[in-house]
Formats: sequence, C-alpha cells, structure tokens
Amino acid sequence: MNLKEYLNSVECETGLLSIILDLARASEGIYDAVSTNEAGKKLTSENASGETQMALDVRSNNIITDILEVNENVSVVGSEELEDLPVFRDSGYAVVYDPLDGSSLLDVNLAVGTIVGIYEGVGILGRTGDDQVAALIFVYGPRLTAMLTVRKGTHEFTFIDGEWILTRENIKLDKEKKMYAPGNLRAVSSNLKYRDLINYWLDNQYTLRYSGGMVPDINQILLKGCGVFTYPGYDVAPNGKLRLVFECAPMALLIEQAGGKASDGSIRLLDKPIGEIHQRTTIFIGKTEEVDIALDYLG
Ligand code: AHM
Ligand code: MG
Repeated sequence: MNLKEYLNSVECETGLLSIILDLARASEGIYDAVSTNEAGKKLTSENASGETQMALDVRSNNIITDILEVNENVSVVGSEELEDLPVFRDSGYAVVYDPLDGSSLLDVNLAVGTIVGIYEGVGILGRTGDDQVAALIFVYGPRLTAMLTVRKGTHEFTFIDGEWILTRENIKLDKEKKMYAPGNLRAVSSNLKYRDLINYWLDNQYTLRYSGGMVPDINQILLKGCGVFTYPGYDVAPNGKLRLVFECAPMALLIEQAGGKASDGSIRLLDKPIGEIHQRTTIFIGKTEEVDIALDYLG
C-alpha cells in the first residue's frame, strides 16, 4: 500500500491528504539536498532562537515553505528557522516544522530529519499539541523513511523506487528491552535528580542508544518498540533546549499513538499550552513504563 492509498483507507480529509503528500515530496527534495550538497556549511545568519544557521537549514526550510505556499489548504506555516508565522490564507491547516533537525550532525554524516505538526485552522498560540490532527517525521539516513500519524496509529513509510510504501503498520511500544537515549548529560552537574536517574539506568544495565539527533533517536524507539528519550533542564537552561511546537509536540503525538507517553516532567506534554511559538520545553518520552520511572526520579 502506498501513502496515498493509506490516507484514503483511513478517510483522511482531502486537504490534509494533499498537505501530507506535499510534505513527502518536500522531504524527497531535502534528502537530495542533504545527500549532494556541501554538508555543515555555516552561514553568518541566525535563526529565530539566535543559533547560527547552516546553508542546508535554510535550503530545507525554503523547500518546504515554497511547496506549502502554493497548497491552497495551508493557512499558516511556522518554522524553527523563521521568526514569525507567515499567513498564506485565512482558512485551512497550520503547518509547523523543524525543517532540518540535528543539522550540527551533517558534517559527520549522521542521520538527520524533518519534524512536522499539523493543526486545523489558522493560529496555534493558546492551543496545545493535542490539537494536532497529524504529526510526521522524515528520517534522512541510508534510507528515506517517514513516521506518520493522523491520529489513527503510528505507521512507517519508506521511499522505495519513487514511491512511499507502508513498511510498518500500527507500531507499538510493547517490547521488554531496556534502552535509553539520555540527552543533555551536561545537566548532571547541577541536576542531581537526573544524575540519580542516569545511575539507575547504569545499575540496571540499560543499553545506550543515543545519536544526538532527536529524529533518529525517537525513530529508533518507535521501531525497536522500547526505550526512553530524555532532555531535562539544568541551571543555565531550566527548560532545556528542544522546542515545544517544532520538535516535542509532534514527537509526543507519534509516541502516544504508538501507546507510549510524553511529559515535560510535570504534565502531559500534549496538554502544555503554546504560549510562544519558539518556546522550549523539557521532555521525557518513550515507552510508558520507562517514562514513569524517569518521572519518579525527577518529580
Ligand atoms: P537543532 O534543532 O538545532 O538541530 O537542535 C536539536 C537537536 C536534537 O535533535 C537533539 O536531541 C539535540 O539537539 C541535542 O542537542 P545537544 O547535543 O546540544 O544537547
Ligand atoms: Mg531541531
């Protein structure tokens, strides 16, 4: 079954369907750019959060934005690389994305990806991640793959011979293996609860699987059916580094739809109000039992 056939089979609304197919097309362009362009080339410009942009960050952003601008079902786009949300139309779907997450890994040829959340309507401020009607990640690794949810389970698609084929249906986080992806380990010097959690994982012989790219790290948790990813805060950055809208909320929907859990440390991540488009949040996400253990240590 291909992506369009899958979306039709779950009676996906036609406007949303066309956006998802457009995003898949954009990801093919980004994958091509990532594979063939000079990697790790920095620009003098900064993104909305004051981080130095890579040439491929900007290129990936433009690939997605240019395709979505001419899709008549898109009202607004928001990007980690853009200051504001350009309004294209006064109705439709708001599409928010991190066009090239993990771009600092480009120069060493590790996997990177795109993260997307889709909301019905125009604005997203004051809403929550639970309002997302769909979430996706695209993984630019040895293969081009996607994880998609339209709130009917989480499914993997793979770009094979020019077509997006459904390769894993109804992914579930139900395996017993102990696996951890501990982000922001620099936090342990000031966040002693996080240090205790790390020691718990070490004492209990968890397998370390952390690449430094949230997309491949979460993709791995979904495909292995187990594990936990954490990115806590610490003294210099109490809310951590990752963005609620562009990174954490889409990941939370993908993981919940696979039977997992995502929290900011105190509340369900998808219940967290979006106060500011570029706001950061701490995150504890993965198999439910593993997230609960992390919350026990950190709460
Ligand atoms: P980016 O959006 O600037 O690429 O940053 C996000 C990435 C995530 O993929 C990853 O989990 C995290 O940064 C790792 O950051 P750090 O190594 O700085 O702790
Ligand atoms: Mg990012």
